[in-house]
This record gives sequence, structure tokens and C-alpha cells, in this order.
Amino acid sequence: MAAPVTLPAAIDPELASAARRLVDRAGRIVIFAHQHPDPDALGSGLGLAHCLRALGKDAVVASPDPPPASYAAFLPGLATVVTALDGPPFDLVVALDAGEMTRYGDLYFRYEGLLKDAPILNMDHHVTSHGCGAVNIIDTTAAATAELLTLWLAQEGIAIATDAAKCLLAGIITDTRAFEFDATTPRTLLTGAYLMARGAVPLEVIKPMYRLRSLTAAQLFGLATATLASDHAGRLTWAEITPAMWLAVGAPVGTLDDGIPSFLIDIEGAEIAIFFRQIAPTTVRLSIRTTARYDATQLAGRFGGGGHPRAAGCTIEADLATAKERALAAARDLLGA
Ligand SMILES: [Mn+2]
Repeated sequence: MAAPVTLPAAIDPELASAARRLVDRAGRIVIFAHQHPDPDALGSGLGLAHCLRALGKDAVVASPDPPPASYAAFLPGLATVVTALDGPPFDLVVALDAGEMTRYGDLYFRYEGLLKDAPILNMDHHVTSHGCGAVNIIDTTAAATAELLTLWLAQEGIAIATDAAKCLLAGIITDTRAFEFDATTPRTLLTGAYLMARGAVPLEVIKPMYRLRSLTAAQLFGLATATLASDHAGRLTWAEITPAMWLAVGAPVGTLDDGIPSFLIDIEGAEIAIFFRQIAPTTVRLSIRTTARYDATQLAGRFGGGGHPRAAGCTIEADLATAKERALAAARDLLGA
């Protein structure tokens, strides 16, 4: 038998107990996942719902937007997530993975009649979070809301059964890209271990999220990456996709081409990578990736785009040859400077 995993009491005990009191007093609980819900919001929500139902509570997860159906592969209970509320009034709202009520769309305001007597418990890990609850458990050192929620459940001695553990681990894995991002700490891994000890399996999340692609997407990947080119001794890499390639595999133009920009920047020696996506005769979208020495927003900014320092994008209204000529000249400028 594996050694038991023990989690630290990471949450201020008074805050943890205040949250516990809100839960103990409530019979009917609605858990909010933010708009365009990601697996952390949904996994945290469903994980908590599974635990609360085991305590005899009536718990439902609600999001203003329907969850992507593909997440059902690794989030047990996904089909129970609702986008509308009804029935008797709720006596607790738990808002997860965002610290402003506006990030939950119009859920709160649309159902104010059902929610007006329900206090709000907010748990989140975003640096921008101010807290939107009567009790706010905000920890920006947590890699995921699911990490923070697991710590709270463990600290309060609330049992996490297998389905809950699977949902919570999915939140941690997706917010860290399988423990790859800087936000991952020893505590994140310990929390993952705690959930694995309760039956969650990392591969069940990692494969569908990051590795599995449809045959059509794989064929498209082959066509696009066959255009791979480079110069500046491999420091600049690029590839392109055209409407003809989408047509050749029978996919709608502009779809199924995820993952190619990261493929281009992961080539050894690459410092700037550009993926040219021609979606119309004179419309070319660029996905730019860079390594730490270069700022992707600087390059995207030259063409009116933006994004993050390592990943940015822009659109050039020109034919593909012209768009490539202009963007590659700008990239060479940056590399030569
Ligand atoms: Mn999150």
C-alpha cells in the first residue's frame, strides 16, 4: 500500500472555518463556474459538488456558458452542469476561479430572486482577484483553484472520493499544462499526489487535453508542417496553412490547426516562430511564439496585434506572399538588432 500523502494546513484557519460554517449551514448550494469555463473552473466546481453531495447537500454547478462536451472524457458529472437555475431558493453561492461577480456572466443578476438570501463564498487564485464573497479564500500562490480547494477540503477533513479527485486533478493539470508552467510548486505536486492517492489518474487528463488529435487534424498538421522553413541558422522558423490544405483534408477553413505554433518554437535553436494562417485570399493571421530573449508582442505590435511576451498574434490584410515577406523582414530585423 502506498504511503499516505499529507497536505499542509495552508489556509488561514479562521478563514477556512468561516467557509466551513457557510457550507454546514447550507442545504441547497449553487457553485458558479466562470464564463467560457475552463477545466479548472469546471473541475473545481464538480469536484466540490461531488464532495458536498456525499455530505447530503443538494449541490449544482452552473456556468453562464455551456461547457465544451469534450471535457466529459475526464470530468465525471460534466452533464450535470447547468446554464440556467430553477427550483427553490439557494442558501449558498460558491464562486470558483474568478474574483469578480461579472466574470460569472449574468448568472447572479439573472437569478437574484433565487440567490438573494445566499451568502457568497469565493475561492480563486488569480492575481487580479479582489474577492466577491462574504468569505474570500484567495491564494495567488496556488497554481489552480482546484489546488486551493483540495487544500481546503483536506484541511476541513472533508472526504474526496474518486470522481471528485478526478475533477480536481483535471483542474490542476490543465492550469499548469501538466505541471509544466512556472506556477507549479512543490505544494502543487503534493496536492496532485493527494488526489492520485484517491484514484485520479494524470494520463486520463493529459492525453485528451494535450496529445490526442483527430485523424483529420493530424493530416492537416502534416500538410502545414511540410511547409516548414527557417533561416538565421535556425533561429527563425515558420510554416503556413492555406485554404487548399483545409479543403484537402475536408476541414472548415480556420479549424483544427492548434499546436503548430508551439511545434515551431520547440524546434532546437528556434527563437522566433511564425505560423501563417491564410484564411481568405488577402487575410493572413499570424501566430507568433518566441523564447525569452524576444518579445512576441513587439513583433505582433508592428502589424497592429498583441498578446503575451512569449505568444502573440496579428492579422495582415495582404496575400500570403506579401504577408510573409513583411513579417519575416520584421522578424529578421528583431533577430539582427
Ligand atoms: Mn484557474
